[in-house]
Amino acid sequence: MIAFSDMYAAWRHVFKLDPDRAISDEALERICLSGTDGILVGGSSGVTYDNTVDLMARIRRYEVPCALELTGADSAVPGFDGYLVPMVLNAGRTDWIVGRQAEALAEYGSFMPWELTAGQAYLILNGACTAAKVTEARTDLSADEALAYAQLADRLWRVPVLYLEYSGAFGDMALVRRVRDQLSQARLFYGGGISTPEQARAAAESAHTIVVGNVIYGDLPAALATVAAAKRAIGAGGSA
Ligand code: 1GP
Repeated sequence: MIAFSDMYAAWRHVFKLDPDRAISDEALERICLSGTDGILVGGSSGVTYDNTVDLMARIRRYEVPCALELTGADSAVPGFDGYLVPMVLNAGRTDWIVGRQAEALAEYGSFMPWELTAGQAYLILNGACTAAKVTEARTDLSADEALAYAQLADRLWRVPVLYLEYSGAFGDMALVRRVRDQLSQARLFYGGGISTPEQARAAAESAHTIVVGNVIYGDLPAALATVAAAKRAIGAGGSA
């Protein structure tokens, strides 16, 4: 079995599917056979055990690697190739930094598949997105503050994945590149507002891994076109 860290270290493009949003079998098939490197399952609200297990089972008809963003013990479904545990660096509610994770571990720590699990430090930079609201994130950061958070995750916490989250809005690629260039070991995921091949290419040239979410549900052909664009992008995709 391939180690989970080796798996996501090779990801340049992933689709993020939300268990709380409906997707037809046909659309799901096209996503899973698109040539994307992986599927991330996660959402900011309405994620339950039942809708997560249902979506996983449907994705499992295909060979594409599939990981779960584990945001609560309630939705800890076994059977994924890997688990990413978000810790929100700039959360206003401190339980989203480490509190919820500790609570879940107090209950389920002895069952955790640690070899398949990685910490994922989130920096939420779009104040209008649901994740920002749920975590009460302080998103009005200067570039220097964003870089400091990134350094904290990468060098102090040594978290293997840093995720710049602009969900719903296309972010500041110059800042994304600056963050990537100062990382010592973490892999940089970028997600937010990618809906065209040009955006996919620009993001893939700025981050190690790009995450495409919302456009899947509104314009499937546009979503599918981001795969080839990311793969054609120059530069940033290798291991951190
Ligand atoms: C959401 O970062 C992902 O968590 C992707 O963002 O939905 O805006 O594509 P979009």
